[in-house]
Amino acid sequence: ADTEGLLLEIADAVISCKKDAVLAAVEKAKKVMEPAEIIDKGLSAGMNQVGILFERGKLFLPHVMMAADAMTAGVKVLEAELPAGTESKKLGVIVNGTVEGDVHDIGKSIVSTMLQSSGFEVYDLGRDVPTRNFVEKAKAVNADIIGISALMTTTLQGQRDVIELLKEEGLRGKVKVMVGGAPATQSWADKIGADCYAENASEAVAKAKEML
Ligand code: HCB
Repeated sequence: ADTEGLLLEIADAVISCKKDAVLAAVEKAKKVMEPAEIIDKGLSAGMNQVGILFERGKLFLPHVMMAADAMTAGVKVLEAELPAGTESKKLGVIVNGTVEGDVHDIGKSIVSTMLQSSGFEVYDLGRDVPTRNFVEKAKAVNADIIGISALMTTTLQGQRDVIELLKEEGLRGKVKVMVGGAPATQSWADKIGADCYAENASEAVAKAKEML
């Protein structure tokens, strides 16, 4: 099958909120592609398009929620295909979450799943996570890395707050920080002193491995 065509079919099904069509196309795609590629280049690509249309006022919040639902159904199917991270090949410990005041968790959850299936021990704190919880959890599980997601310009500051609290607690030298989410960029990461910025889940896995 034509992989480009299948990825487009998946993205289109997400944009039009057709869960059944998403599932059917994912079934076809998983025979010829890696789950990570289908998530990044099919499902996420569709959701990004939904974001652009929403920003332009071409579609409204209920549509975004339905598209997110269709996308999540596709991700669930693919998660089952990802290799289960095993204790024996534990690469490192990561605490991952979405900053306080921010309920966007689709991308953050994909990142957690991909990290886990790549062999990391992942503690996903969920969404709307108070700054202190990131730091306390990292301490409790002796984390190597904290991943911080923020999807809004109004909550992006939360990433800097976590870094500042790590410094106050004397942990900054011990724990690496990865930031992600639509408004985050490499230059933002540099500005707040994060160790890396990851644009998508595949990059998050690659950069997390580099930081160990
Ligand atoms: Co939402 N929303 N939203 N939203 N939403 C955004 C983020 C806007 C940009 C849309 C817009 O208006 N232009 C906007 C923020 C504007 C700003 O920056 N100030 C916005 C707004 C305003 C809001 C509300 C305030 C709307 C309202 O109620 N009036 C409200 C938020 C309330 C709150 O948080 N307090 C809201 C609600 C929602 C939902 C519930 C309808 C839904 C979220 C469902 C959920 O997450 N459970 C939603 C969605 C889906 C979006 C958009 C359309 C898509 C986000 C998404 O899931 N993308 C988004 C538009 C956009 O992002 N441009 C829009 C797909 C995933 C796969 O990509 O970028 O999240 P991702 O994650 C990637 C990547 O960033 C990276 O890897 C991931 C996987 O590839 N990454 C990490 C992410 N986290 C990482 C962590 C790491 O450690 C490493 C890498």
